Amino acid sequence: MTAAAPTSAKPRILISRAIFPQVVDRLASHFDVESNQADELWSPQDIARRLQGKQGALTTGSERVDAALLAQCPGLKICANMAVGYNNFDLPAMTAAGVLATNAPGVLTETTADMGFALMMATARRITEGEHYLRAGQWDRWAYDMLIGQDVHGATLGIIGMGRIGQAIARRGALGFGMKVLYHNRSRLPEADEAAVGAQYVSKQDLLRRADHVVLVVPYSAESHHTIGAAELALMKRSATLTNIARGGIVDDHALAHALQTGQIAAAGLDVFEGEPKVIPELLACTNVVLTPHIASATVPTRLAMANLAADNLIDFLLHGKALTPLNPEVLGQAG
Ligand code: 8YV
Repeated sequence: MTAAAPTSAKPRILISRAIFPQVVDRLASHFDVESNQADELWSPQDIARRLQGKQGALTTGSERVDAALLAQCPGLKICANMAVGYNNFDLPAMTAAGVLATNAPGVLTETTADMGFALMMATARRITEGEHYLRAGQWDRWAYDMLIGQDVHGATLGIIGMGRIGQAIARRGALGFGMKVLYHNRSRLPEADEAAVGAQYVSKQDLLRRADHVVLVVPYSAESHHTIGAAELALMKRSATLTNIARGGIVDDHALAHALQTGQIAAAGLDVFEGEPKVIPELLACTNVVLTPHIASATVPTRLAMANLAADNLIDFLLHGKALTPLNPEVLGQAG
């Protein structure tokens, strides 16, 4: 849907992907809105062209905002990401251009942690393999080792990346499933936070050696690229599982496919992929991997809350010069 040409002095914004119609309507009561409710695949050039004369953009994790785009959009003042991750933003370039960046933290924490736990359980208990087996008509009798898997309760959970979502997964593991929780993070949590989730800080190597189930929740950056590659997979137990709900690129997918094929680890649960939405054929060919299409935050209340938080940031900034969840707050001081 493309809104009619502006009829007032309202700020103008672009919504780059289809979102909940009620959030588009809410934004349209404050702004002149051009939105992509047809969810067309817009190239960076299309986005740059549509951003002409716009002060704000509601983006999702799929749209890259970098120096090349910003150079073409001198009037742009804010990009509000409907995602907690913001590796689609070149933050230094946005700050240099005086463009405020906001993300959507907090509102998706519990939902994403649920999905991390669900993937880990599906992986350990071979749930999708079991369903495929049954649907293929292969289930003809009981066998002691048919689709035999690993326990989750009482096992050792290793969490890499202990931000909000990592801590929510730790709570589920420790309090709900009696798991021993190890974690690795750039910085260690305060002791009280460790105690609240019963988590022990260890080195990455120690975690990989000791964990029965490794869950990745680390934000993507140049430093976290291939946090898990061949060397790290080689440290893991052969009975261990690996779950990635963070970002493609945190895991070397080719190395992982090799580890799954050779029995270096037991199984993996993946919601994110290098180069998604493409998935490498080697992973698709593995039966011991549970694959989901980047849906960790995909529940109705959570996606609505994410869209509304992005909308709140646009309204707060373009109408009142402030923002709820700024990533480069130094830009706020320059606004006006
Ligand atoms: C989003 C996510 O669905 O918030 C994030 O960082 O990965 C997901 O919740 C995705 O990025 C689309 O914006």
